[in-house]
Amino acid sequence: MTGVTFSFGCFGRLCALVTVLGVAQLLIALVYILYTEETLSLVPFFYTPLLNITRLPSNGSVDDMPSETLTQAPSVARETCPETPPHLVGPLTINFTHSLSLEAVQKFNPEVMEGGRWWPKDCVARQKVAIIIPFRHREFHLRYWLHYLHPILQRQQQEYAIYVINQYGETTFNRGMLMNVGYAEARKQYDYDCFVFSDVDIVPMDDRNFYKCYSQPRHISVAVDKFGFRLPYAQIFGGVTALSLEQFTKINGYPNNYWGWGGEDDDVSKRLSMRGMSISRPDSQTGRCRMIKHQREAHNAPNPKRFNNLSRTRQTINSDGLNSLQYRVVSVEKNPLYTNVTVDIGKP
Ligand code: BGN
Repeated sequence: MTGVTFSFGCFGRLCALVTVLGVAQLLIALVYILYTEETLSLVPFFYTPLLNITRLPSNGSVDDMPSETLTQAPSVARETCPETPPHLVGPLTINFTHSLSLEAVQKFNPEVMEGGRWWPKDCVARQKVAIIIPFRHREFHLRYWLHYLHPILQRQQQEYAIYVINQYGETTFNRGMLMNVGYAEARKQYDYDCFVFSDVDIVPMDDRNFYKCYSQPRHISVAVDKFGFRLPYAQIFGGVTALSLEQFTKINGYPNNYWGWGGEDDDVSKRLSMRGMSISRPDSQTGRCRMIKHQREAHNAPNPKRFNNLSRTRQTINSDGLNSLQYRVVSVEKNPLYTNVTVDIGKP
């Protein structure tokens, strides 16, 4: 009797132990299933990411400094912005006579986020636009540019950020290379699909002249006051232009070998036609722009080599551009109205 009781008691304890172990194993398996990364995507209820950060592949040919990525503009439960934005006003009075402080411009643009970023709050913008401004010693122009452009871009319902690409040091200016740096640095931060390249001294006189990309590369500054509100020549592609990611990469970006004034924009124009693209433009009324008058500064004299360079675009398009770009980022500052990228691009 005792023996039977003993063997039953022993069997019972064994059963209890097996049950406990089984339950523990089940619990471990459950915890494992719930916290495995692959499984998390199957249970969105448990896992709602607060920030959707995109990390873009960095371009191996350029400075690979780790860079902060920007958060995506929220797109939940909002419709795409209309083709024609509702708050445009048309022709604008633009002048450069009043004095302006950066603080005043900032005060009038309270919605602009650090780094000069903005997106429409009541709809999802159709494109993500990086605006790239090659720069050196033109603070006075930049203030006017920011003062006029931020409100225009907002009425156009663009999702945008402003990148001022400041050439470090006092060697010869290289507009084309600064454009390529702007493109590369902007791409490190966000998945832009459109790049507007703008001189700091040109302001549009009509907000229906959209700072966005089209099915063909866009020339935006088509009727500048300095040229009597006319195109000086048919193939001109200077001043303000917009190229989609695809259009810009197809031409290997700007040439890097134009040091000093002139020709790099004509090279881009040639690259576009070599790659089978044509230039799209607004009409000459909508496309009116004002240029801030100024003296040409030191270290940006007309480049005597530009004619020779231009005769060789067919050879250089594949070897000189985004794929040969080399530079050193000196600093990236997120200012209230723009991102200031100072860059050492070397010398001729
Ligand atoms: C052109 C310049 C452009 C400039 C426009 C407008 C050259 C190359 C020599 C044929 N091109 O003459 O770079 O944007 O004037 O100023 O100089």
